[in-house]
Order: sequence, then C-alpha cells, then structure tokens
Amino acid sequence: MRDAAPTTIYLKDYTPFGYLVNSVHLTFDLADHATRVTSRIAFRPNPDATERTFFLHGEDLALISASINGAEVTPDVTDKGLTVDVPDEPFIWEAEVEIDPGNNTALEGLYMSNGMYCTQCEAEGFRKITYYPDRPDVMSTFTVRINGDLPVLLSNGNPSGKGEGWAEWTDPWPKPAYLFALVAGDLIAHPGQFTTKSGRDVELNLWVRPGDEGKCAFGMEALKKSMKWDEDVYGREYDLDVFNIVAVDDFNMGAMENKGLNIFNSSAVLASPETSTDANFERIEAIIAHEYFHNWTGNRITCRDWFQLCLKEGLTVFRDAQFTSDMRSAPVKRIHDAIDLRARQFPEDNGPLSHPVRPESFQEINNFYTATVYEKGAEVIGMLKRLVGDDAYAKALDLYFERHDGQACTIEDWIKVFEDTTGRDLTQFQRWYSQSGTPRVTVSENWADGIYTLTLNQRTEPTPGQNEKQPQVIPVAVGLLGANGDEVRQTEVLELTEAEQSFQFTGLAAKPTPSILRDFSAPVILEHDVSNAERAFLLAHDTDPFNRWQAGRSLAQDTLLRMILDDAAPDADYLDGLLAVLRDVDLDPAYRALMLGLPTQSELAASLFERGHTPDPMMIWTAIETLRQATAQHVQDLLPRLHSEALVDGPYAPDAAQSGKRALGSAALALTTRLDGGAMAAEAYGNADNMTLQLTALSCLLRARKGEAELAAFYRQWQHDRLVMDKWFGLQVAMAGPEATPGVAQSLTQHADFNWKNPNRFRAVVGALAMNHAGFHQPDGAGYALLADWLIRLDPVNPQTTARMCSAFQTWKRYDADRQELMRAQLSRVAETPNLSRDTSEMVSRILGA
Ligand code: 0A1
Ligand code: ZN
Repeated sequence: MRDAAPTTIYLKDYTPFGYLVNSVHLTFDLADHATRVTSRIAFRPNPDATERTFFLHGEDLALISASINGAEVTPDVTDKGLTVDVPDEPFIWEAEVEIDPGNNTALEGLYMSNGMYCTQCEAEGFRKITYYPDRPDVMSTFTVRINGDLPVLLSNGNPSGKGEGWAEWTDPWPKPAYLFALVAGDLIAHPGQFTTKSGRDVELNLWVRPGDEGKCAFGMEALKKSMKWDEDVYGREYDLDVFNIVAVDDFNMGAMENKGLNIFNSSAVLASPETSTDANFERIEAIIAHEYFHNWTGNRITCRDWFQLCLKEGLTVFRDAQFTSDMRSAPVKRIHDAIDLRARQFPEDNGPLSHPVRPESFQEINNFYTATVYEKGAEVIGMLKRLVGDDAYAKALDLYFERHDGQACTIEDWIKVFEDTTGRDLTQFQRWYSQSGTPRVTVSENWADGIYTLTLNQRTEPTPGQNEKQPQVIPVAVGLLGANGDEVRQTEVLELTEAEQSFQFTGLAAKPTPSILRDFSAPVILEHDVSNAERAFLLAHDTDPFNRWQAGRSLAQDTLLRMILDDAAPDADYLDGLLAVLRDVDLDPAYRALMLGLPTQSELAASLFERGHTPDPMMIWTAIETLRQATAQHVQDLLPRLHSEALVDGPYAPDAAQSGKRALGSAALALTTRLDGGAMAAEAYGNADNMTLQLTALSCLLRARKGEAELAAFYRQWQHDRLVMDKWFGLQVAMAGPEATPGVAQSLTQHADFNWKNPNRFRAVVGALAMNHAGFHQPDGAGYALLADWLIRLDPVNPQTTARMCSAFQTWKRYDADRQELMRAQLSRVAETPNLSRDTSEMVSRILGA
C-alpha cells in the first residue's frame, strides 16, 4: 500500500545501527496461512553508533509476543516496524510472529510456489518474516530450525540436526538478513560433489520438483566449473560443507545468492537439449556462475547500505563475464555485452530513469536492480582493470579480500584497495560511480608533417538531477592500421581525462586508419565521422574482433538511417563487406552470425532522436525488412554453404563451437525463408531434434506469416512444460507483424494457460509486447493501453514485476507528439490508480518527470 507521502532515502544520511547482533536463532512452524516464526536474537550496543533508538523493521507481521531478557514487553508497532526500550548492555530479544505465505503473491519474504515454501529477502524482504534490523550492515550468524511435514527442509549454512518433521541448519558465517533463505517442499535432489583446492569435500545438490530431474545435469556441471574457476582465477574457495541450489517457478528475478542456498527462477537453471535453446544454456551457465561468485563478492564481503549495490553486483557481473569469456569465446562475449548494454543500459542512462552506478537516493530500492547498477557497474570495473593492468588488478583484488573479509563495505573501500595497490589517485575515476549519463566521445583526426594526431572530446548530456557534468577518465583503446590492412600501431590505451585532449603518433609513413574504442574499452557513445569506405576497410581488416564487428554494425546503421531519412537504397559497401566476411571460413561461425545482426529498432529510434529527427516506428520496421530482404538476395549464392557449415556432427552439446554453428545456421535460415517463403524452415521444423532448431524454424515461419500448423503442434507437444510454454507465448508476440501485435498479445492474455501471476508467463506475453517496437508503438495506442491495463492489474499482486515493466515507457519523449500524448495518458492512468505500490508509483513518476 502506498505511503501517504512516499519517503526518499539518501546516501548522505547513512548512520550505523545502534546495536550489533551476536547471534540469531529462528524457529519456523510452517503452515500455509499461519506460519509461526519465533526469533531469539542476541543484541549488544554498537560502540560506533551515536543514535540508540531500538527500531526493528517488520511489515505484514502479526506480533504474538515479545520479550527482552525473558520479560514480556509491549513495543510500539507501526506498519513499518517496532520500537521498544532496551537495556544499555547486551540483551536477548525474543519474539513470535505469524505470517501468511500462502497469500504472498508479491514473492518477497516467505511465500509459496506450487506447494513449496521459499523465500526472497533481498533487498528488504526479511522484514516480512520477522522483526529485525533489516539492513545489510547488520551481520550475524544464524541458526534455523524448521518444523514442517514436507520431506525437504533447507536453510543456509551446514545441516546441524534433523528428525521426523524437522531440520536444523547453522550458518557459521556472519551475514546480513537479505542473504537468509528457507525452502521446504517435496523436492528431488540432483547430487554432485566438489573437492576444494585445500581438500574440503563439498556436497552439492540441485533441488527440483518431481518431473524436472532430467533438466539438472547442465546446471550441476556449470556449478562445478564455476567453483573451479573462482579458485583458479581469483583464489577463492568455497567455505561450507554443502551448497544447495533450488529451482522455483515463481520468482521475480533470475536468481538469488543466499548463503549456501541459492534460489533460482527455474528458467535460470533447468535445461535440457529438447526444451532449452543454446541461448538458454549460455544464460544458465552465466547465472549459476554469477550467484556462486557472490559467495565472495557479496556474501563474505557485503554492502554497507543499498546505495553500494554495485559493489557486489558490478563486480560479480564483471566476474561472470570473465568466466563466460574463458569458457566460450571472448570476442563473442564482448560483442554480446556491448549489444546488451546499448539495448538496455543506454536507454536508461539517457532518459528519465537515468541514475548513477551508485545512486544517491531512492524511494524503493527494488527499482535500482538496473542495467546501470549491474552492467554499467561491471563496465566500470573493466575500465579500472584496463587502466591499472592485469597484475595490479589481481593484487588489488587479493587486498580487497584480505582487508574486507567479513565486512559490509562501500565503493570508497573498493577504490582504496586500488589506490593502495597502485599508488594512483583515483578521485577522478570515481566519477563513474557518481555521474549519470553516457559520455559521448567525439573524434577528429589530423595528419601533418608525418605526425598523426587524434583529438578526443568528451561530453555528457544533462540527466535528471545532474545538469553540470565533469570530464571522466575514459580509457580509449586505439590501434592504427596501414593501407594494406597491417597493424602499424598495436593497441594502446589512451587515457582521456580532459574535456578535450590530443594524442600524437609519430614515425608513420602515411596517414593510418584508426581503430578506436577497441574491445569496447569504455561504455561510451563514439562519434566519429568516417566514410563508409573506411568502415568497409575496417570490416575487412581490423585485427580487433570487436571493432571489426563494430565496423559492420556502423555500416548497417548508416545504411538504415539513410534508408529511413533519404529513402536510399541498401548500401553496397555494407552488402559487399558482409558477403566477404560471411565467405571467410577462418572466422568463427558464431562471429559471422553476429555480423549478420542489425541494430535493433529501438536503437535506431534512439539514433534518429539523437540526430534531431522524430523516429517513426513503422518506417524503422520497414527499413529493417527491406535491408533484410536485400541481404538475403545479396548473399543468396552463399546460403547453401552456410547451411552446410552449420551442420553439427555428433550429439547435441550446448558448447560454444556447436552453438556458434547453430547461430550461423539460424541466421542463414532466416535469410533463406525470405527467398523460399518458408519451405526450408518447414522442413527444418519437422526434422528438429533440439529446441534451438525447433524454435529457430518456428520463428522463421511465424515471421513469414506461416507456421500456424507448427504452432499448434508445438503447443500439443509442449503444453506440459511450463518453461517451453513461456517460449510459445513469447514467440507469438515477438514475431507478430506490427499492426497485429497488440491483438495477438491481447488474445494470448485470454488463453487458458496464461497464468498472469507467474512472472515468467507475464513477461512472456506482456513483456514481449513492450519489446516488439513497432507493435508496441502502433499509432492508435493499443499497445500502450494494453500494457497499462496489465500494469494496473498486476500492481496489487506483484509490485516488483509491475514496476520493472514500467520502463517500457521510459523512451516516451523520443516519439511524435501524438504518441507522446498517448503514452503520457497511459502513464497518468497508472499513476492515478488508487493504492498504487511504492515501487510502481516511483517508477511512473520518474518516467513522467514529475
Ligand atoms: N542479487 C541477485 C538479484 C536479485 C535481486 C533482487 C531480488 O528480489 C528483489 C532477487 C534477486 C543477483 O544479483 O543475482
Ligand atoms: Zn548479483
């Protein structure tokens, strides 16, 4: 329920809690609608605190009894928590509360999913379980007893006792309450084992519902690989006797790193070749690694307050990206990450929701689990590593773990280990954490008297609450190519620290061609006016795989913009360059598949807007269709060879080599479908023996406005499998033609299998509507109205998922006056809904700029 006046919390107001916690003992008596939670918590005054009010957070709790040192007390209780007088010395707080997990649809705190009890406490969910100082700087050991008649009863740490109808768990590592977890259900274990480098035997389990046993093997192997990698690369060893992962169907996010008991959205862990795509496998491997890596970056060293969220998330995303690069292809991963950053983080950073990597205020912290905190946060660490070098990075990390183990830290602590390791002053670098907005780097070149000069300018547009921007430290990796394509200067990192700076290169025989921002060395927008001939040259010759891909991407973008603005024909430099790359069998198939990608419609809308034009979603859609058709014709003769290169010998494996081939095969099939009307795709659908091929073929058919029979057959084949059904729902919305999209989405919401209270299913339909650019932005506003209807309906049930989806409207000011007015009206309708959640109300008012 909405507060009368929503309160804003500020980083600058941080003060430590007046008490420290020595130990927590919890007892759960599970019952669907009346679970009793008894707590026994040993507090002591915090010598570092000045403020001594004893306030415990607590929401939606029925307080049964409370006592201090055994004597009953009557606290002052509000809907946010309680206060009570306490002694000025160590004391024992005991309380009993009753909660209703069976009616908890928000999926925060203790809730039920398909008969199973589970928890989600990050960020502030523990306060829905019992009264507690629910803040990450209060750390304690926990002992948990669970009484319940379900066969599997789990909590954090190591098992310390069990009997008929009960189990006890003890977590020896002090942790904040957000890492607490409990699971109880009729679950089956997929077991595994790992011996750490110092010889500790760890029992591993992946717990799933009966029926899902066949989807565990991949996740378990990913976990073992992650454990080994963190030992090898970061020297980090696991620190408990058991590591449990549980798959849950109803979950707001991907997964959660609770100490020793990770809880996963089933879509982020369950996989089999028949039901999961290559992309699913890769995502699962990355998320398992991410949650596992949190054991050190997040759990052993946690955050002082939620403003420091990027301390654990940026670093852990950076670590999981390193892991994926090592397990798969580093250039392919880097390109994927740049695509993802531009698609999700740039719109955030350049619109009304823009906020620094370390925000300075919030109303609802759940609204700050963003691409900026996570992905830009990881980019900032990548830049730091590039600036100080690999050895210094490794030393700084060792120091970080040594100095801060067991602590709740800040970004200042993090920066300090780098300063202490390198002697470098990182004051200016810290602006990456405080300044929002994407820097734009403009390049100009000069060649005179044998000296080649690159002049780099940086500027960042104003963002909400930040009008004046200061120069940031931007590592710009640059290499220079000679006329024959040889590298005349290897990659070096230019440090751009001023608003404008020039860098000179001497000893060159002729004006070189620069390759700038290699490996996407900084999360910036590069503005470099180069001819298409130069781009084509880089597409053919650049030795940096990222920039070679980028050259193709820039050519594609340039031709699309000219097709949209000037009604130009598809550019020959682009088509010829692409053909040459596709012909090059020395290039990894995955890489060639990426070369066939195009900027997204939404990215093109952003580019048009930045150039002072009003994007027309239908024109963008048409340009992409036209370019695709032209590409298909241009590479037609090569398609049979690409199809044969995509063939895989032996059984399906979701590894980089095979999935790269299939990615190339899918791209080739999509082009072939434009030429043969779907004949090959229909055949491929019939022969598909794995989900990657099946789904590729089906999407080609749907895009060609065919595939009705296949769609029905797919439903019959997979209606028992909820994760595959999410794909069935999502694909129809994603592949619908622009005019049809709102209607398709609307009718899918009427489908008997549309369980809108399940976040995965909701996102499959309503989220896919928001992602289908031309469909969402239909001129009559049908897409906007449908999304708003569902936001209003979901909000009282699940505020978190509702609030996240509001960001579909974040780009509303890019569009024409009619569309703006239609979107503004829908946003206002949401904003004016009675009893709107704090989550959604904050999002909508930020988007409206209110
Ligand atoms: N810490 C998790 C993400 C996460 C955050 C919030 C959640 O509920 C509000 C759930 C998960 C991670 O980074 O994986
Ligand atoms: Zn994380």
